[in-house]
Amino acid sequence: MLTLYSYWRSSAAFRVRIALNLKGLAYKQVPVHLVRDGGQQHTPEYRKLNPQGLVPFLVDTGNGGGELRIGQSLAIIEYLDEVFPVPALLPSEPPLRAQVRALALHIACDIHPLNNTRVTKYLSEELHLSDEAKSAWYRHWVETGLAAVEQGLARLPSRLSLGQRPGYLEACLIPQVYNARRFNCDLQPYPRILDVVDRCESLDAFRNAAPEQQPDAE
Ligand SMILES: N[C@@H](CCC(=O)N[C@@H](CS)C(=O)NCC(=O)O)C(=O)O
Repeated sequence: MLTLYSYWRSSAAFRVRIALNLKGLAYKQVPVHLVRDGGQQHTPEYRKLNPQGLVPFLVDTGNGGGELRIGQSLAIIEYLDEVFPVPALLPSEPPLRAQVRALALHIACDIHPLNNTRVTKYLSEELHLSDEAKSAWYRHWVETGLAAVEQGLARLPSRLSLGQRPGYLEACLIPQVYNARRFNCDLQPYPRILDVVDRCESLDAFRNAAPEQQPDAE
């Protein structure tokens, strides 16, 4: 059985929900509220499970009898892709695979961490930045990051990373765009990104993974 510790608005958890849905895998969701009570990710019980105190976190009790515990959305997605290889989420050809991974890492390692809850909380609570300054920070990193992703997409041979199908890259891109919209970033300069969003948003795997569709959505 697959159990995903998740929060409806977490874009990293959103990535994993998309990957699970693209593979048609059933899973149980355990909500971890990142804001309530100062953040349930900080409770001793949750820290015991995931010392990093972040979501997503996956527990797999169905593979080989033991219990496997994995944090980090991309490690989880790659694990799923290795254990449940069909349909694949990464291209099979190493050059394209590397390009796709690079774009996904660009989002997951260079855009998202700068705007994570704990970072923006530090900006306001420790550095006393105003809401306006915090929004400017947020938009700056999203917009400069997405501008480079837009150029990277232009180098791919097809609009979607698996030709006719979305996979690993789109599982990272769509949640990042969801966040960007939530914080009123201007996406008009990125037509390729918007085209990918258009192609994915109508698919059940993405629709059912969307924050508003989750059992803990508020
Ligand atoms: N690199 C991690 C990032 C995970 C992460 O930052 N999760 C956020 C939600 S999107 C979180 O749990 N934040 C809690 C906090 O900042 O206290 C991954 O890809 O899984």
